Amino acid sequence: MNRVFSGIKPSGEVQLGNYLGALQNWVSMQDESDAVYCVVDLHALTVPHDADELRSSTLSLAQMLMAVGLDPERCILFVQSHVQEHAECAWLMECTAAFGELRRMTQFKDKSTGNEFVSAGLFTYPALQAADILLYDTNQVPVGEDQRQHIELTRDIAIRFNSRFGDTFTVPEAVIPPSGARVMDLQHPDRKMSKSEESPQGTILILDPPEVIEKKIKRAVTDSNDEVFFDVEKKPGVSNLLSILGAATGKTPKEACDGITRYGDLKNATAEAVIELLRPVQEKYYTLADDPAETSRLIAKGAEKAREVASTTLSRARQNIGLLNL
Ligand code: ATP
Ligand code: LTN
Repeated sequence: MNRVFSGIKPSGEVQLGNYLGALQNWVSMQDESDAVYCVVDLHALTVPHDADELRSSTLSLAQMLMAVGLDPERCILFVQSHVQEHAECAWLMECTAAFGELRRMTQFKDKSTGNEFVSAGLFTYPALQAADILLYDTNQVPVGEDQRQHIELTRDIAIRFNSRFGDTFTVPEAVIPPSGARVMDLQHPDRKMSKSEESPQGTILILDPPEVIEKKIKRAVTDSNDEVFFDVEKKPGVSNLLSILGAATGKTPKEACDGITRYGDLKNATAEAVIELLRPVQEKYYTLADDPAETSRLIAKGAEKAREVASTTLSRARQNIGLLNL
């Protein structure tokens, strides 16, 4: 059966880009594939953070994943640090990846530039990500466009390891949606919407109330002529709204354009589509948030199932790379 794996960091509140670029695909893939999804808390340690906040974000992110439609009966849902094989396998990946390869990663450049403290973990982060993916014999990795480079690197690492030490890892491929793969900040349409950047007006949170969503979309940056067409270069703000509208209604951005001629209509249609898309998710989240003990029970079971797969792959990798087994 086709194995799917993906991860999301507990680095802030889940935003619309996460949902349209990744989580929608996660939900649809859990039925057609053998899916494994992970709250990647070890990845969240790569940047300065507050310990208590990380703990509570990890649990609430697991609840959010269930609220968007992941069902622990139909997929494996777990927290990365609960399966220690990830950290061990990451070392094997660090020793397989080249320094120059890691230095070329644009996410490292973006997240390190201008910061006073840059951890070594931020630099080796893609090796941990490769471990996450390769431990599960993954065929497909549903992610947003920004992760394409990391999946390419994961492929290169798997191919290199296999050719040096014999067939060990499955070589995965990225699955990126036709709309919503790169949702941009509503106030700065030249940069991607993200949960950890400070841009409250430019970021739509999954838990934003309807009136807040409406206000943010109505204030989204467009340009001065009132023409609606999809062209990311010439019309970044308008094209972003068209991508959001398309992703929220199952259309391509160009199809979403149909019948819309003015900015006001585009903003109204987009706000309505996003509000309707998020309404059931918000309702379910608040129900689940009332029962943290049940969430903990479910993710503990998820970790057990994940460990079974990960430990088998890691034993194979340890054997093939030449570590002594007693
Ligand atoms: P951070 O700001 O901490 O880097 P993030 O919001 O970028 O967080 P991640 O946890 O890094 O979110 O990513 C989870 C998934 O969401 C990934 O598959 C990523 O590609 C996708 N994603 C994140 N932001 C966007 C976006 N703006 N548009 C589309 N997909 C996105
Ligand atoms: N690096 C990713 C998060 C991530 C991930 C993964 C995604 C960590 N491990 C494995 C897919 C598969 C990010 O920053 N969005």
